[in-house]
Amino acid sequence: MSTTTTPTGRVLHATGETPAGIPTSHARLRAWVEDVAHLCEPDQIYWCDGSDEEWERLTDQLVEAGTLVRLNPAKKPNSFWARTDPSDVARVEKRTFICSRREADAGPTNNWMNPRQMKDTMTELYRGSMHGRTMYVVPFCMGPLEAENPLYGVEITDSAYVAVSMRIMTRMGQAVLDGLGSDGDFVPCLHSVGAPLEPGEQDVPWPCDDTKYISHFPETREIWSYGSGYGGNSLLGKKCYSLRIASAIARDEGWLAEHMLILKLISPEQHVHYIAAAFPSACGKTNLAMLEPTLPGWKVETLGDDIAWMRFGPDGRLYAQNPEYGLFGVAPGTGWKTNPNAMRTIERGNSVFTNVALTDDGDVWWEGYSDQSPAHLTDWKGRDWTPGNGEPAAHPNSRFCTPLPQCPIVAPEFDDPRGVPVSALFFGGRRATTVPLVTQARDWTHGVFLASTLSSEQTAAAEGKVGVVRRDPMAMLPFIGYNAGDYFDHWINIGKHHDNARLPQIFYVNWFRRDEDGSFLWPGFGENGRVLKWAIDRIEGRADARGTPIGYVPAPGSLDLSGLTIDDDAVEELVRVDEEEWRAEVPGIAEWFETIGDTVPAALWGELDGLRNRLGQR
Ligand code: GTP
Ligand code: SPV
Ligand code: MN
Repeated sequence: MSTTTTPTGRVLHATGETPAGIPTSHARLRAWVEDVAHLCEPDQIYWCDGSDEEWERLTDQLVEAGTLVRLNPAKKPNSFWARTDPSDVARVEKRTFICSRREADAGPTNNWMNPRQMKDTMTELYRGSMHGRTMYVVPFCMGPLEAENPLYGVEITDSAYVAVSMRIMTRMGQAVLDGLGSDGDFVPCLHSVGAPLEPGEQDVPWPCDDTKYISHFPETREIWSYGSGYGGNSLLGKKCYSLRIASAIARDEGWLAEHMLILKLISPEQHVHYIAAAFPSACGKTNLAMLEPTLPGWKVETLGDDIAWMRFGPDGRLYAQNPEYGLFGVAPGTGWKTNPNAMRTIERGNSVFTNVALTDDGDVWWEGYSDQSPAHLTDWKGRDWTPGNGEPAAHPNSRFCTPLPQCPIVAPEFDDPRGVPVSALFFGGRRATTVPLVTQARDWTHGVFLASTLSSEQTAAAEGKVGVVRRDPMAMLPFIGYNAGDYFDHWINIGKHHDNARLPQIFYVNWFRRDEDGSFLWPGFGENGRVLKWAIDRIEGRADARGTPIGYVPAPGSLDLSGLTIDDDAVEELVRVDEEEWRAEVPGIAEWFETIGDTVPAALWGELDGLRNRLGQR
């Protein structure tokens, strides 16, 4: 074991287990790790190898520290319950920054700070921030290790919770260091919970800081995160790398990094179609990705539930790949009736549950887990909970973190470095009114227009008021790593430079339309397979559609409703395009484009004009 000494005289154990010392010859990586250690002054440095033995050791330590509680192995083997600080439960969009050199390159939808200024500010926060803690070096790869050009990252973190979660969510450990060799490229990701321990100071189960920064440097491809331990703020391979940084890389290189699930749809005739779908956070991606279609003979297999990287293949088609290796899913609402495949996945264990409730026999529970709640629980704040006490037992943004390969319906090709060719792209949000169950775009540009105006009621996945309708273009509002208008332009250009006949068809969906009493009109979940079928039937020329000012909606009888109990009025209401409502929507769209400003492509203004004309507003 080799050791180095900081200026303060602290002895740093350079590695846990490898007798040869630091387990890489990568000079730039070694120098960066050393620099961060000098700044953050941890007690020790530990290089993660990703082994089972390491998982055992780190989870044992976390149990010892009170961060994790081991669940009953008869219920959830090799699984753990974590409770965060009650203030650290979701992504913090107000504290998320895109630090490009020019403010205009971050655009009006992102918070911006000059990179130099941000680094100066955060350097002072990081100084000594790891006192009393171990600094974990977590090498990871987004996408298969066998990819032609694997996209690597290395996260330095003072949270063992982050290290074990990264092992679930990414390909992590020694294989990545081997792949990096002595000079491979990687995105440096620095994370500290911002809670140094001074000698004699007692640690808390969930250390974090009131001051939080989630900062991205798209030009130098770096990520600095401080103050939060919550998933989206701390598992830096996920939203920070695979969406914010990757979207900037994708713009430069001509591909797409999107907030999308990827599923494989198999018809009764065994025809296969791949579909990628973008819905805002907590709006149904994981559920659609694991759908059990109610239509007889139809089958879905899962490739990803949150992020899709899409590149053009040699045949001119768009190929999607899930860069992640695990699922970080919303727990509430996940149950045997809504998402049995998620239930089967977590039953296999090897999972970390955060901010759910704990049963008296050492299992997890959350609202929607089962019809009846147990008579007694420990809630997400660690308090006794009994039914009817007026508060949910699990936080609305509580999460399960579980390995994707153990999902019983994972598609065998989920790991294929070539990705899968996409037939359709879906975009959807949570709208109580106005937006029909499904609308097919007339062409690529029109589809980009619909996606760019996507709107949704806010959820608990980020801080902010739940239920307020906001624009969330491509479900990427919090994740576009550059100027939103330039991002729209990139989408338009994808259509210009590729053979339209080979591009995926674009559909706009809304599972969340409500009747006058406020009930959902559409049963959703497994029934959404009917909408997938309609989309495929449209692509293959089998289903009829009705032209409307906003696009094509199902013609009467074209949506397969066989075996479904739903009244005709509800179906009519679901696909109704109310021109009055849409005329009222138009000024909001214009205002939205104006907010983004000059960078909005003319083609999108053209689409808005077309919509106005069709609505008789000219
Ligand atoms: P993130 O992980 O935050 O990106 O969320 P997600 O898009 O994967 O959302 P998820 O599938 O976890 O669903 C979030 C919530 O929406 C859960 O409470 C689900 O029960 C609910 N939901 C999902 N699909 C449907 C649906 O078809 N109809 C209705 N009514 N609710 C749904
Ligand atoms: C989301 O909020 O879209 C998530 C969870 O998928 S997080 O990892 O926190 O971003
Ligand atoms: Mn998400």
